[in-house]
Amino acid sequence: MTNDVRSKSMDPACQEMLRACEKSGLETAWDRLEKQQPQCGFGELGICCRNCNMGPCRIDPFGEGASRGVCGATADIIVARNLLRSIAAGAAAHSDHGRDVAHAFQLIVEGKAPSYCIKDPEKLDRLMKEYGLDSPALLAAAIMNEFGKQDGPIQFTRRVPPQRLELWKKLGIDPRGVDREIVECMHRTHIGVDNDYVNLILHGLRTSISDGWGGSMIATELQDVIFGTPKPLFSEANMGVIKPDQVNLIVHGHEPLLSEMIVAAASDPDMIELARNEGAKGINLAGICCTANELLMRQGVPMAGNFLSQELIMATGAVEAMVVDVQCIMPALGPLASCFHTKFISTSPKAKFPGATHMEFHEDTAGETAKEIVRTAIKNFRNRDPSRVQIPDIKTRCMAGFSVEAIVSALGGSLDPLIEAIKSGSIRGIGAVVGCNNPKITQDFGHIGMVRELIKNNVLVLTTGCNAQACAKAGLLQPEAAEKAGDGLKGVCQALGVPPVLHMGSCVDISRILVAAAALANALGVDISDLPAAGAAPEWMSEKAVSIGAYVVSSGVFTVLGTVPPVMGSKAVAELLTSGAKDVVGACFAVEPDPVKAASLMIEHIDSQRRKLGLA
Ligand code: SF4
Ligand code: MSK
Repeated sequence: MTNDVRSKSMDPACQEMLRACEKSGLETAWDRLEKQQPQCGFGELGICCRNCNMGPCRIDPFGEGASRGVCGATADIIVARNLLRSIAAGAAAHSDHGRDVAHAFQLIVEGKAPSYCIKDPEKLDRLMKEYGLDSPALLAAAIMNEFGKQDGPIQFTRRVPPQRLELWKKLGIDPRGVDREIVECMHRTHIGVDNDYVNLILHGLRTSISDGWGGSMIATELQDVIFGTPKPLFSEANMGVIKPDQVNLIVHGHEPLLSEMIVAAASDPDMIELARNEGAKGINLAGICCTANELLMRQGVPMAGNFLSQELIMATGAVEAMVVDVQCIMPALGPLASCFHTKFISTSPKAKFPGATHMEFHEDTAGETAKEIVRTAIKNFRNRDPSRVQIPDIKTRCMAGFSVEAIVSALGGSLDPLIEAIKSGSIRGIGAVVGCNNPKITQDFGHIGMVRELIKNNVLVLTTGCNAQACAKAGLLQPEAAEKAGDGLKGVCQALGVPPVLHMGSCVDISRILVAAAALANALGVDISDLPAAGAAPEWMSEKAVSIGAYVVSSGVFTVLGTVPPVMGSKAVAELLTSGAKDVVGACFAVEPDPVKAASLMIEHIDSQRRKLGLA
């Protein structure tokens, strides 16, 4: 890796801050990646195992040394077991988020979480109808019960087209509760249990479905009920949203339960008055990672940056407090905060960090905790050293808030106009581009290269997670970006006044994309795998992304990965994922680090699905 900041990030604000960090000797993820070189080849190929204490074992990829672990496990078994454990961890992260929201919902309906209310009663009614229940309390109990369901299906899987459901049943992957499936992942991967790589991977698919159509979808649906279903709105993205003359409070992580309370507390007139008394012009709230997506989608709170921006945002020296909950929060933030006046505040009982002040969040006292956090940030304003402040003057306008409900409403009340545009070829197909940053790829390069190529070729892009933030920073989430789209897509976007890339929310909100795909397939009377649609995670890094990839493919969507998953040590597993899966679930993975070539693979797939549907 070179020291040239352009090879590290294509975001000019990040480039500016990378130069600043280099100048002041502050270490970032890119430096640490460099210090990790060469990374472990066994790990990269997925052929090391430490599932028991006869190991650790590793397989010689060149066929000259050990071909089996002490227990006799082959590369196929080890790679499949490792993959299953990653899916379990990713599904657990998403679904525990879903559980927290479900728990909050239960407390709200019981009147035990006074800081919250129900902002979308219509959606609540729809969910009660879907579950066949007539009271919010019964719905809350039924949803809590979904997580640990020992037998029988989980409700939202019944949203898929009948063909898909039949296929899942035939394959034995129509899942039970996500907790049940995750426990079984851990059981199967224990020494001497499941040693058939196909059987292991099939259970991985089942577990991932219990995340995508279970835990994650519960998170999205109940967050909409509690905080409101997103509607189109405008905001801004990138580090220029940090304000030099205000108290800057940055929220980072994933769950909106606390951050929504912080939004409320930061707009409290008493708090604003307090900030003025401390010499600030006001309180400025901005987000990182999926907390940013959640708050942008519903409240229009600006986004300071995506995953790889987190250290650089703190390094502006203008952050009074960075408040975190769970997932994608680098432990490096603690030591970095100590180089500035920044208060690094952890809030989840599940996630403590070295160097952080812990201000624990509980639903029943959420409002007070949020106020205490905002007060802490305000009081810290006087400790800011103006001589160390450097805020890149870079930000971009963006449009977000495209829930499925908002898309249907923008289309005039039904999906028919979208179906017609797909049939006529104005929209060639749909690309779902999601996922993280990974310093192995120039930050945002994979995202932006792919999305630009897709829209140029009339593929409407649906986005979530850190891809959405990359697109926002690059100006692709504004209606004017239609100019960068092919003529067909441009016409549709201009007629509707929407961008060619629709921001659908956070990582758990990939469930919105699943719902949209199921609704489209149902409207056309086909399976999801028949749709002219493809998915991609150009810069993925987290285990959540592994679970996402697995449930998207299990749902029938061809998916391209931009960073290589640790499965290449088993030819059999790699072949199953990249080709054999097509005969099983009607979709498979491809791995292509070049974003333009990856977009071409997606477009080829879209075109072949169009031909099969008899579309020009
Ligand atoms: Fe080695 Fe088998 Fe134990 Fe894994 S489970 S560490 S391969 S002996
Ligand atoms: S935040 S999981 S880095 S998308 Fe959801 Fe971004 Fe990936 Fe975290």
